[in-house]
Amino acid sequence: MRTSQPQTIYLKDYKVPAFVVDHVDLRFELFEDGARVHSLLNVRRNPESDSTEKNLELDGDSLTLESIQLDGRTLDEGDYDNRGEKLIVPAVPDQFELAVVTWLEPQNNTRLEGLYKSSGMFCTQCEAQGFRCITYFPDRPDVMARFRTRVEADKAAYPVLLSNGNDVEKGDLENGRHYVTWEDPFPKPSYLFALVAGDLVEKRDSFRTMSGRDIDLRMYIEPRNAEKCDHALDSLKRAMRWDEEVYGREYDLDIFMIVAVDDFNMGAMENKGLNIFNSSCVLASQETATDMAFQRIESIVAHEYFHNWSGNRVTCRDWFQLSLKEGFTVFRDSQFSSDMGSPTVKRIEDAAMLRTAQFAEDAGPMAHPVRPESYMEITNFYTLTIYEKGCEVVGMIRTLLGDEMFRKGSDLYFERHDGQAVTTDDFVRAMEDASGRDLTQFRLWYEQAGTPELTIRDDFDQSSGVYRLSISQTIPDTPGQTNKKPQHIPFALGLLGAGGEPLPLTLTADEQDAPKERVLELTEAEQSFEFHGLDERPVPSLLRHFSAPVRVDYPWTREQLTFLMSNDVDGFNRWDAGQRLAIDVIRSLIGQGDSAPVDPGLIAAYRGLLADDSLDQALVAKMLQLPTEAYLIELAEKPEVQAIHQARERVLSTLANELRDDLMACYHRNTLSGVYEVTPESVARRSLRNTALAWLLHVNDDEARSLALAQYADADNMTDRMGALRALVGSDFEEDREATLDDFYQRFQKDPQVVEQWFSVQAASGRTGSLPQIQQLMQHPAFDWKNPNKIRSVIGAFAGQNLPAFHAEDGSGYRFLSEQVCRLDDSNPQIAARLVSPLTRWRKFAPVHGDQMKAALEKVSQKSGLSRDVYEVVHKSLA
Ligand code: 0A1
Ligand code: ZN
Repeated sequence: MRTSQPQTIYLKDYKVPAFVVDHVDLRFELFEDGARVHSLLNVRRNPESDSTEKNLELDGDSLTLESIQLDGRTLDEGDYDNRGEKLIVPAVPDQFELAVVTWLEPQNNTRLEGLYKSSGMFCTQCEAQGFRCITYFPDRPDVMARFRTRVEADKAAYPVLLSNGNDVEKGDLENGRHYVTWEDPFPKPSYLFALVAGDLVEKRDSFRTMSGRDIDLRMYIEPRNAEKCDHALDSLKRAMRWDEEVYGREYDLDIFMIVAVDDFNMGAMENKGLNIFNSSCVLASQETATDMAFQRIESIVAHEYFHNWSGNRVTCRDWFQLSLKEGFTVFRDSQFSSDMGSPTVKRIEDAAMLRTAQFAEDAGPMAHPVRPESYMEITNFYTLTIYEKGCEVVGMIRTLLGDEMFRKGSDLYFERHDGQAVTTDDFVRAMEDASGRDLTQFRLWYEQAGTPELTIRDDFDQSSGVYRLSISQTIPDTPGQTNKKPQHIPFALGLLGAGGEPLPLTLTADEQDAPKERVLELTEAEQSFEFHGLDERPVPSLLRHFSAPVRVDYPWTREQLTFLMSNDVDGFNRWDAGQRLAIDVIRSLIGQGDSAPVDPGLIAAYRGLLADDSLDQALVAKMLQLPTEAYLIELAEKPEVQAIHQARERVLSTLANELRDDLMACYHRNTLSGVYEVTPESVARRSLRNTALAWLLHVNDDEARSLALAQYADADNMTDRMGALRALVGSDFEEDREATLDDFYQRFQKDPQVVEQWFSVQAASGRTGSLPQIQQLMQHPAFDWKNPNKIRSVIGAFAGQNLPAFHAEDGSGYRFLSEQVCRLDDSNPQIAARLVSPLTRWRKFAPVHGDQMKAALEKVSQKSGLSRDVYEVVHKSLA
């Protein structure tokens, strides 16, 4: 618990460590009432440091120190300084052994950092600074050591004992206890340490690497989950093969292990050779996981695996460099998912998420650059900016360099820095050195926060046949940053002729056979481009594939958008045009009442989508999704949430009524028979069918009601069962809704991952997620304050998705959230700090809302003993 005001850590204060640790020998004695950790460190003065520091400084958090010895000599309390979060051993020699014994209470660790218990098993989470909750250590990523770990526990209760690397020794001990010793030959930072002990089932598989080595793949789960491993193991093998083929990266250890735990703060963790996953991000069966969950699992398994090179072999020098591993690894997992499924759909999903959530972060009080300059609590910086914007930044480098040079750059990066802890600048330099391109200005993407805004205007001169695009860029101020410099933006575009044909982009009058798509490079505050040889004014297709994470302001007409929706050769921009059209229509209806007419052009466009089965159905499934309320709110200046909700509902109801027969036909056309498979084609068909169902139930169609009830009862997979349930939850058929929700719970109550879905479908819906209903869900026996997934699926879904209820005029949603944050702050500050986030945007809203949101934040700020995590978010938001 914090006793003084949290300190800010600055990148500019970085110093190489004065001491390094070559080897760590750990011995864990695990008991029911606690754990004793014996650590033996081989410490040496760092030859790369010019520091004359005489004292050894170790980090420690919530530890009980039992003993400490230096080169075999026991130190008395007067021989060291153990205050706050540091242990200081004065006047140490240039090389020595330090033996430390600590005592912990994993069974009482609700923060889920360091060593803790989840459903009776011991497990760890050490990123970013959890290792210091296990033993005293220079807990920073640039100290890389080889680890040997002996785990001892009761043999009957904890038959499986795991840590990083290879198991080198095992045996029985007295009193029914046993031990296993693990050795990891690769030096690693402490944040990649892991340990697991439990009564777990093992699932085995194997993978032959490109050099012909056989790797043992092992998955460890609780016995009840034995049938939910196949998908993760298959995904892992696909990821291993893909990383060899696309990046030339081979796995290095002989064993690769995956463990599923129910209580986990994040999605998963890339510990060396021993990845630990949140159960909801790894376990799947056709009966219990939706298509989306299958896809999410595939990408997270791949993400953690890819970290073995981008993160573990080459790691971060300090936590300001977090995006070095996260941005690059997200980029790698996106490429992988794109290769495994539909590239256009993947791009749409990534861009939609970025525009909805990362743009919002960039416009809020916690905005920070991809490489931040300061932080109070590093766990608050596992953000969409570090991950997703960081991924976009890597993607732009690839766009600028081209595939081949990018691969040369990544080869050089891995080769040059293998075994090192480096910076984002080292990454960019490797890309420059391999390609010969100068990325000096490009580096601003790492340094400047905020989303660049492009204002684009055009004109056409009929007499000369020249079409001129003028593009200006500005980057809004963000906390601590003003007057930003123009960035280097790759801007992909095409031009379409009146018949929809792609036109050549002729930049000079004498250019022959110009390409039909170009990537323009924007580098100045204002630039213009001329395209020659055109007979008529073209329709521009701007920022194709979302080639840069920027906002675009261009005065599209509805005709142009409708035209692009059906003619653009770039699938992403087809979708984008549809979204922009729908947004324009929804916006024009805000505050217009329930009888205002909906633009027939939009209805016709959607009818066209539904009717044309020659189109890529995966793209159609995406195009049919109306822009979310969250995105509409993000786009609005002073959003009126209820009015936005009503306008969107009005469009939805109109589409459902007007297109009833088309939706019915779509539903029936996409009914699949045969075995369930997660291919882009069948995923698209289930999605189309479930969208049609949801729309029809939205207007309480009686025939659709019967279809939904039948689909729910007969489904052989969770996508269809959940699709039917969700549609019923979105209807006014109250009895069916209640009965189906009850049935669903009865069926799946033993499965925590499904119960989480059951919670969130209710909490996210206006019909089942009113505040009193939320409070009732929190009284449900399956709700558990110690389990982050349950908190996310009820409180998180309410505040993040059930927006009209959360933003109720009377401020009850805000007060509720602030109470939950305060309550959670004592037990799990990381989750509390994430939960508070919806309140931090209070300045965006008109005072009727904003003032109450602010008051709710102030309430949190007054809580006594506020954690550093929540303190940072709340104080930055109120500043
Ligand atoms: N490095 C992991 C995510 C992760 C980050 C922090 C954690 O605890 C504070 C846990 C996991 C990843 O990118 O998958
Ligand atoms: Zn990661």
